[in-house]
Formats: sequence, C-alpha cells, structure tokens
Amino acid sequence: MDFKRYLITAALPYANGPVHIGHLAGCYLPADIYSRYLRAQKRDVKFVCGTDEHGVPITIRAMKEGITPQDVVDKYHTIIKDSFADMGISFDIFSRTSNKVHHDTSQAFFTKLYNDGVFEERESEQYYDEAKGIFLADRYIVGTCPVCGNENAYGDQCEKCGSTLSPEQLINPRSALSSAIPVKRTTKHWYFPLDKYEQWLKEWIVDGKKDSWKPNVYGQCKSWIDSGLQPRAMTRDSTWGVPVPLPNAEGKVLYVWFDAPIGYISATKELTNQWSDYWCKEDTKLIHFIGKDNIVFHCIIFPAMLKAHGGFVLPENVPANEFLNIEGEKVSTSRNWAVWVNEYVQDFPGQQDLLRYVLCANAPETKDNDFTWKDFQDRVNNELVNIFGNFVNRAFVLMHKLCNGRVPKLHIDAMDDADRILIQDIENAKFKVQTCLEHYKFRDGLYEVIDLARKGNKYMQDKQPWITAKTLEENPGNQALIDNCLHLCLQLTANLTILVNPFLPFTAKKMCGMMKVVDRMLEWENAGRIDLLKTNYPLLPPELLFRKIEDTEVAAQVEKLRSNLTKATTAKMEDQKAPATPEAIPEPPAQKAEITYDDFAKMDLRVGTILKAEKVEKADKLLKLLLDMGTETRTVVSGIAMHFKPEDIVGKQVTVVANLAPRKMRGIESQGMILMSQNADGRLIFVSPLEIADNGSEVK
Ligand code: B3M
Ligand code: ZN
Repeated sequence: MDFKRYLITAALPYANGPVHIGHLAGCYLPADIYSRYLRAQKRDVKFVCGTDEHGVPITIRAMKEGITPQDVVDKYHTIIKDSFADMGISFDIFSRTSNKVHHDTSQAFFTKLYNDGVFEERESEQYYDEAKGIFLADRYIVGTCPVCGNENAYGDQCEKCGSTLSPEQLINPRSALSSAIPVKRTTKHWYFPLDKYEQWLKEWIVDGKKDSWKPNVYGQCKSWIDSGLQPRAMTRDSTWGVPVPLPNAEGKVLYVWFDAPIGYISATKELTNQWSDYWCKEDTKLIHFIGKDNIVFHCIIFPAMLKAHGGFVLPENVPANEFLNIEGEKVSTSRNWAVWVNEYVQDFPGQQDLLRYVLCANAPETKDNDFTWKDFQDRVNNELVNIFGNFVNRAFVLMHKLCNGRVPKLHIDAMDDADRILIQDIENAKFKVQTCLEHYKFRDGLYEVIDLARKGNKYMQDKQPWITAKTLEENPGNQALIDNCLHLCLQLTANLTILVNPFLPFTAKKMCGMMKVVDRMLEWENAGRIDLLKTNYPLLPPELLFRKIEDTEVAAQVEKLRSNLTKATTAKMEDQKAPATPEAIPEPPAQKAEITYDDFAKMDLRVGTILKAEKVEKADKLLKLLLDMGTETRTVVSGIAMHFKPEDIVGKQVTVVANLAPRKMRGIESQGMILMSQNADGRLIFVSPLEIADNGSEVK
C-alpha cells in the first residue's frame, strides 16, 4: 500500500520517575530518528507522545511521599518533558493522560464498547486494605513464605526461594502499604473478551506479520496467542484514573492499560483538528515504538480494542527494542542503578549527540545490550571524534589553507578513478542508510553514515593534497588535483550532514552553520548529490563537532553509579526496617527518662476526625484543623503544613492529646495536639487507629 500519512507513537512513560537512558534507547531515540527521517523525506508525519499518569505505581508513590497523585504526575511530567526536549526528541506533541481531552476520549471509547455489548461484567473477590481503603494487587500483599519461611514474601512470589505464590498461601498476610490484615471483598468489573479475538489475531499477526515484524516481537505475540487468550478486566477499584463512565460505578476507574494507549489518540486530537485522518484513514501508516515489556499491550490488547471499536487503523508495525543493561547489570530504578537523562544533560552540557550516537550505535535492537561508560568513551573517541569529526575538520582546514576558504571547482578532465569511486560511494550511502531506516535498522543505518566518513578519510589520506601542494611551484596545473579532492570532500561533508541529521540533529545543525547553508539542504532528496555546495562559495572555519571523553569522566560516572546504588540500598533498608549493616542504621531518637503509670494516666488521649483544614496566614508551617471529637469540635493548630496539603487530610482519623493546656498560636487558640510519628527521612505520619474508631473514644 502507498501510505499518505505517518503516525508515529512512542510509549507513554509513567509519570512516576525521571527517564533513564534505557528508555531513550528502547523507544524514544529510534522513534525520533524515524520521524526525523520521514520529515526529511517531506512525508506527512505526526509524532505523538505524553506521560501516562494513571495506574497503581503512581498512587503508591504518592502515598509514600505523603503527597497527592496529581502532585506526583505534575512533578514528573515536567521533568520527563524537559529531558526529552533536551535530548532533541522531536515530538509534535507531548501530552498527558490526566488532561480532559484524554478523559473524554477514553471514556467515549469505553462507552462505545459498552453500548455495543463488548464487555462481560463479572464479580470477583479481591484483597482489600481497610486501613488505606484500597484494593491490593497481589504484589502489595506480604507475608511469610510457606516454602522457606521468609517473612517478607510477596503475594505473587517469594524473592528468597523463588516460589510462585498466591496471597492465600502467605502465612500472616499483611498489606505492604499499611501492615493491616487484608480482607476479601467482592467487587465488580468489566472484562474485555480477548478470547473472542483470538482467531482474528491469529490471522492478523501469526499469518500476516511473519515477515514484516521483528522476530522478537512476532515471537512474543505468537507464543501469547498460541497459549490461549483470556478475558481481561478493563476496570479497577481506585480513586485515581479515568472514572468508569457508567452509573453505579463509583470508585471504579479504567484500567491503566485500557486508557494509556488511547492516549495516543487523545494526543493526536490535541495536536490537530485533522486527527481522524491519522487514525481512521486506511492509507495511514501507524507505527508504535515501544520497549519489549509493552509488546502484548500494543500488539494484542490495544489492536483488539481498536478492532472491537471499529473505524480505526491498526499498527502497521511495532518495532520494539529489547533492554539496555548498565555496566553488566539490569537497570533497577528502585536500586537507582540507572543513568538518568536529566543528570547526563547536566554532566555533559551541550553533548547530547554523543549520547544519541552511542545509544543508537549500541541499540538493543535484537537482544539485550550493555551500556558501559568505557564503551561510551571508546565509541565517542574512536568513531565520532576520530572518524567523523576528524574528516570534516580536515576537509575544512585544508580548504581554507589550499583553496582560499572557498569551495573549489571540480575539474572534470582531471578526475581519476578514486574520485569516481568516491562519488559512487556517496550515492550508495544514501540508499544504504535509507533502506536501513525503512526497516527500523537504526544501528546499521548509523553504521553506514560513519562508514561514509571512513571512506572520506581514506580518500583524503590516499590523495594527500597537502603533499600535492608542495609541487605547485613546479607544476601549477596540479591545483586541479587539490581542487578536485577538496571539492569532493566538501560535497561528502554536505552529504554526511543530511545523512546524520536524523541521528545527530545538533551536529547537523552545527555543520549547516559551518557551510552557511539553510535547513532546506537537509531534505533527504538532496542526499547522493555532489553539487550541494556551490563552487566558489566561501565557508566558515570549522567548529569542533565532538569532544573527546576523558578517562576521569568515565571514572566519575562509574563512581556515581556505585554510590547511587549504595545510597538507594541504604534508603531501602531504612524504609523496610530490615536488618541493616551497623553504619546504615540511622541513630534512633534518644530515649526519654522513665515515667510512672500515673504520669502516663494523666494524659487524655482521644480519637478525632479532621473536619476542616486550612493554612494559617503568614505561617508556612502551620495548619488550622477543626476536629470532630464526638461530643464537641475543637480547633487545633498543628505544625504540619510543610508535609500535607489541607485538602488531603480532611476525613483522616487522628489521635489527639485532649487535655493539653490551650495555647495561642498566631492569634488562634489551639485546644490540643495531634500525635504524629516521624520517619528517618523526616516524613511525618499520622498516628491513627487502624480501623475506624468512634470520635471522642479514649486511647489507653
Ligand atoms: N506507561 C508502561 C511503561 O512505561 C506504560 C506505557 C504505556 S504506552 C501506552 O513501560
Ligand atoms: Zn520462600
């Protein structure tokens, strides 16, 4: 089919942490290279992405940090967006799934399926944490492993002995969030009958995509389909997410993997009024760039949803990459074993293309690959600096020295075989790079670009125009040889600019500046030509395209990884209160002097519920709370404003010291004090009854 439009999507990153270089290598960089290439081809392209702002990990993160989910996603949306912009990832839009267009779009999608009778409604029993008021996924339940006795086994697996578990098998199960004992509750959800799409998926993927999809992608899909598909719940019990648009569905939201891919549609809507051209017209080529952990969602579930809805194009290809390990180990965000993009940008200002280069040259296209800082250094120094940068620099320097700073003439009659071979190499390079890019072989494509520079270097080395220059006095006609050599080297440089532009856009821009050409030269159709720079056109002196990476920088980055790991491990130990090495245990607060029972009995501790909370004017730390104490209400001024937002704590039950002498703070009389505990990291936590207690009841 002849495609008229291209819609390129890159997986929507969860807005619960910054992005690392594994993300870049996995999908954002290839998607960007592909989009830039298509634009250079003057094809009609939209490249869409945004943050995925729903799902359990985000609510958990919010709970842990004592902030709202909205705070979490606001923070990371900005960090992620900036990282991509810094790295030159050229989205046409970077949206977010918490915005209205997306809520409307995903609800309308759900409603259409619902009205068409697609969903099956089912009741099931699920674990519920009464203290936190939420349903618990299996991995948020912990308890003692029945196999090995590990007290911190998860509801789906024991990490100590490797047994696969279900929450029912755990001895003394407790919620990982509150330590409360989980109880079973019946809940109703809407299931998408994937099983009914099995036959269709077989035909579409197993029979239809064998030759066009990457073997890693095709293989995963086939084994999924072969092992039989089951209905999947498309809703969840949660307060964070896109509400299920049905009556009597309070507390239910769309499953994050239902709404997130629809985010591609919403983002396109936000981008252009012509959005439906890109989603509904058959001659659109839809390509999803993702990492391998997202394959089933993009190749099986989302296409089945699109098919059930009707009227949408299906992905033409899903070129998923494998994972990028770091220094021989799997990336782990919880252990902070990662190279964060925002930190790279800070540590190597202005050197984005070095990272783009290495991540593409070493991309995990067919298998997991390893990123090491040593390899980063080697590739930058040996390939970018020594081959590409060196060639361009020499061509410019020699042209200034031997040709008066202007593009010399090409003397046809003085051409030899080496010149003709080089011209052929330039022409071939275009087709080689293009073929690679059309087939999502970005590594090979980049290799061809460098290879052209390598050929340029060899050509120049063989011709040695600086030696020829010494013969000019005797033989002035030899200027033609010098001219031809540098003419071709400069035309080759112009070609390199076009070919490298999708991969290293910052470099291409610098090169355009040196050649004083406008961006239009970068159009792909110009590649392969040797008349891109006009004879006699004056060029600027060369700029340094790439800088070398020093040994000390490599050492510093490796050290940074190791020390991050140590810090993260220490923090995690504190978090879990697990036995830690002596130096990792923070000093406990000093114990107070002994008191008698009578001392204790003097305190009147009672349960109360926060009815109202508001900031105290001109006092950063204070919140004014109104408490329901059962038979009365009380005002308490509390120094917790730096830790909680007023609206987030309304409704919480707290413990109150009810007989503390009243005290005026900022003109407000505080009639008591609420009890808080404080973690090693300074976080405050309410001391609350585990179950709802009567307001005003005594704590003894
Ligand atoms: N947020 C998972 C991930 O970041 C998920 C991708 C959604 S793409 C629609 O790996
Ligand atoms: Zn075990």
